[in-house]
Amino acid sequence: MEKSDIDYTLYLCTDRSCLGDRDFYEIVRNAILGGCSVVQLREKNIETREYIKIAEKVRKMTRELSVPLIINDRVDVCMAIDADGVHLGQEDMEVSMARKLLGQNKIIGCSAHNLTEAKKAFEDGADYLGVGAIFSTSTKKNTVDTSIEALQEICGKIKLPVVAIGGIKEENVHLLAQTKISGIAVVSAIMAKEDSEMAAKKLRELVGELK
Ligand code: TZP
Ligand code: MG
Repeated sequence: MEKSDIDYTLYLCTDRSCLGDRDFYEIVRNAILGGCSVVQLREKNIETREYIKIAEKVRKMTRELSVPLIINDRVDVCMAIDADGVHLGQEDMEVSMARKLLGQNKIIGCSAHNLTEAKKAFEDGADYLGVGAIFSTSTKKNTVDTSIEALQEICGKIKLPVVAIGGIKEENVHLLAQTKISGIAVVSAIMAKEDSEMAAKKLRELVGELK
């Protein structure tokens, strides 16, 4: 898949901490079947070998279902399993350095909380931006909040696809209507739902109404 063809409409960030006794891979598969257009494997505090083992399985699934796979934080894991790209936060490897390691064909996403960080990510060669937390969330601790106005400013001034993240759920998607985002990124609104396929389907419809 060409980088420019990527559909950011419904971007799933995974989280294995809210599964209960449910199967992680089933949830992700069903979410894709429901309409998730990008999957980011997001693991924290995990041994490298374990990260790679999980990533390989998700890699196989996303290839079968023709959805791009992005690896959170870890350029080495992205390279090791030939993922489509990596997502880097402000404390992770610099985008420019990741670009040197990954080459032009891999997707590099970068988290930005304001216009300054968004500009820098663009100049450093990022392919898309993750902007938030837009709404309050308990999924990630110590988030830096980003207002809808700041999101709007970034979308207007930076020529990159922007994915809004943080506390986004069915009830508040409509509040993003004026922002020109390319899509929404969610964790709990899909991962914590019993039926991830239905959850994805509904969110996809709602984001579709924004465009
Ligand atoms: N980055 C900013 S907020 C967030 C991340 C990874 C967590 C989003 O999780 P949720 O459950 O969709 O609010
Ligand atoms: Mg990170």
